[in-house]
Amino acid sequence: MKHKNWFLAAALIAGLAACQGKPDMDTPTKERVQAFKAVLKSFEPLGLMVREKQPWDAAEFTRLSGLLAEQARAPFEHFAAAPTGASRAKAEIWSKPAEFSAERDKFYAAVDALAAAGKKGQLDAVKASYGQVAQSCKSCHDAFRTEKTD
Ligand code: ASC
Repeated sequence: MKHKNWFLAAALIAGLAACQGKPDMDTPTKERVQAFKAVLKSFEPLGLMVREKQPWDAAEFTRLSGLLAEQARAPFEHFAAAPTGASRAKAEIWSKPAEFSAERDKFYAAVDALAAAGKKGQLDAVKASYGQVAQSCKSCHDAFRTEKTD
C-alpha cells in the first residue's frame, strides 16, 4: 500500500511538471538546433566585419566563410520527420517539401558564393554576398519557422 501511494505521488508530480513545461525537444530537433548554432557562430563574426563593427581581417573572413559553407549542410540532415516535442519548425516544412528544398538550396548557393567571395580578401567583394546569405536566412525563417513563444 505504502509503495503504491509513493508511486501515485511521483506520477502526479511528473504529470504536473509535464503540464507546466514545454515538451522536451526530440533528438533530431536537438541535433538541428545544435547544427544551426554552429552555423550562427561562423555567420555572426562575418556580419560584424561586414557592418564594420569589427576591424576587417581578410584571413579570418576567408576562414570563417569557408567554414560556414561546410557547416551549412549539417542542419538539413536532421529534418527527416515532423517533431514530436518542442520545436519552432512549421508543419509546412513537411507539407511543402519542394518549397522547403528550394529555400535550402538558395541558402547553399548563397553560402557557397560568400565563401568564394571571401577568398578575394576584400570587404567590398563580400558585402553583397553576405547580404544574400542574410536574406536567405530570413526568407526561410519567415516561411518555415514560428516566432519564439516564450
Ligand atoms: C542572424 C540570425 C538570423 C539571420 C537573419 C538575417 O544573425 O540569427 O536568423 O541573421 O536575421 O536576416
